[in-house]
Amino acid sequence: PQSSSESSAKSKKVMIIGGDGYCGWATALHLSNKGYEVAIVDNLVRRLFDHQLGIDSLTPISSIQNRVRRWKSVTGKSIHVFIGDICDFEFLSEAFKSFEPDSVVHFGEQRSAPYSMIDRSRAVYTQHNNVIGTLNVLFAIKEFSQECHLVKLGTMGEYGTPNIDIEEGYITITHNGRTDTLPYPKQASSFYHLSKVHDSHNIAFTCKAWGIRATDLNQGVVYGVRTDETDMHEELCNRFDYDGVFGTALNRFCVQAAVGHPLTVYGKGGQTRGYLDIRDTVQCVELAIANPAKPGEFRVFNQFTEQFSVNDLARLVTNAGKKLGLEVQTISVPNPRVEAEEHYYNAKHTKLIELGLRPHLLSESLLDSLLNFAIKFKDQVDAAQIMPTVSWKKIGVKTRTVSV
Ligand code: NAD
Ligand code: USQ
Repeated sequence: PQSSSESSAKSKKVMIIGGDGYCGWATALHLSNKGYEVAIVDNLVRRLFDHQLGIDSLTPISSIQNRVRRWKSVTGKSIHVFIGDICDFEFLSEAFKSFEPDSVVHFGEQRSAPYSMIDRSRAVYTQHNNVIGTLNVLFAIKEFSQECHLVKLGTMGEYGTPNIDIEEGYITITHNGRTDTLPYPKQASSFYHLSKVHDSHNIAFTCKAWGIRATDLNQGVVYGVRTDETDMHEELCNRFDYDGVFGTALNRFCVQAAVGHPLTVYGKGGQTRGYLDIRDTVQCVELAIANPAKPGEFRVFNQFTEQFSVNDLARLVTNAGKKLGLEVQTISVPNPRVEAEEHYYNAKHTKLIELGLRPHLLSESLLDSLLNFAIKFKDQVDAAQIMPTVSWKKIGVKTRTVSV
């Protein structure tokens, strides 16, 4: 496997769709820093969701134009920016023709499970945006750059929580005396997670039919905020979501601890998922690009480094908080989701390690720094945004306004 230092892919062109978002921004800077020529494609819709729902990133984030200008002034490196919607094929074609990417990293989707469960229109939006956007990317690769490697962000949630070990994409099954290696069964549990399943099927089919090369990164829940590059200047700071719609478990718990809000464990808290540090997200994407899939290959990596239950996370944050003098309480919130609260979970995640991933495991020092980060920004916290407001069972056709 090729590591970043020996990468012959340096100076190659990487298009980052969704490069203004949480994972995408950190990845764009990381790859630019490593010598890749980077173009960000984003329609800024994530910033619009904030306005519509009356929520905000904990951290102040600059406009994409100022971010990229600041990056240039700090490092001397340029990042191209294409503002537009990948569901608009004319726009996407122009971006492809003008940038001619060697790899496309596709983060550009509506990524919140609760958002997709607000009402019918948000469910339809999520699946349209995600499925059609990815289809357009597949057509653009076929039409304009056959050799281009697609690195697509999927999710561990595609697999659900089966009562057997989760493999990396495929499982070998013997049935009535015959054996085959088949796509691992998918049991997603929100309209968002289902959109990723539909994407995976479309990508797998086009790899077979058109010879496209693709890597599906089934990522677990990401935590953390700082990366080497976003730390270089305050204007490069990443977004950090803590609200009930876009905030994810561990990031939310750190903010809750910082402001003295009880940790919101949904239901019994036995829900177990794979987790990873955002510094490993950027490393994994770099490894996938430096070691591309072969033409026609649909490769699947499970991208996480450790498994935790929600109760585990609450315990870890409580202990880390104690050391900082915070008194952290936990409450059990009636689960707004429909999901197993006590279940078996054992997911493989060796393929990225084999390519050279060196994980940043969740340590006391990281929790410490994340808690201190949350404390630094605690005056920005809108406590009214913390409790969950979206119910999997109550979703209906009536358009809902979700805010206080
Ligand atoms: P994010 O919402 O912060 O970023 C997504 C970006 O994509 C936003 O900047 C948004 O404006 C852009 N976008 C959305 N639809 C678009 C469209 N049609 N055209 C152009 N741009 C569009 O999300 P994130 O947390 O950075 O997640 C990035 C990807 O990683 C998503 O695909 C998500 O499903 C996946 N993922 C995230 C996590 C996590 O914990 N954050 C975990 C696993 C997988
Ligand atoms: N949970 C709580 N309390 C909270 C928040 C969450 O108990 O305050 C529980 C949820 O019920 C769930 C688990 O924690 O069982 C994870 O929830 P989450 O909101 O942290 O993550 P999820 O909805 O699964 O979605 C996030 C990202 C999504 C990505 C996914 C990876 O938003 O884009 O695909 O993590 S995975 O979980 O592996 O599918």
